[in-house]
Amino acid sequence: MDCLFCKIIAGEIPSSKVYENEYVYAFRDIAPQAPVHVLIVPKMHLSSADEINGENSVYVAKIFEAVPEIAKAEGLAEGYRVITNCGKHACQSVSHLHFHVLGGKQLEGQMG
Ligand code: DGP
Repeated sequence: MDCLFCKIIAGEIPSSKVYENEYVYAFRDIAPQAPVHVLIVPKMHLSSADEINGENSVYVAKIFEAVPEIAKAEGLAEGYRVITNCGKHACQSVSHLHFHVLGGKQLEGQMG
């Protein structure tokens, strides 16, 4: 499969790894939008959040278990944002499910 993030997980394309376990790989975004900008991806190829279901949601659970560990290691005690872009209207640019962890400064915008 010609998937950029599958190649990063496999080590075929270099990345700056920050975390890894059996289910999850996390690395620094190539175009950071904040002082800390980490991408967390499942090792199973899922194209987007739209493919999450009861058979594969353990990967999503493992990603969110990794979030506070990564946040702590990155010094994000003041807070951080976790987002995923799904599909064209959300401007998803890489078709492998990924969660952005952004922090290290006061982020703009209010949600809700
Ligand atoms: P999204 O727009 O939500 O699909 O986010 C994709 C992110 O992936 C974007 O912030 C830039 C990042 N990215 C794209 N190509 C590479 C790459 O080759 N290496 C790394 N580390 N990040 C990449």
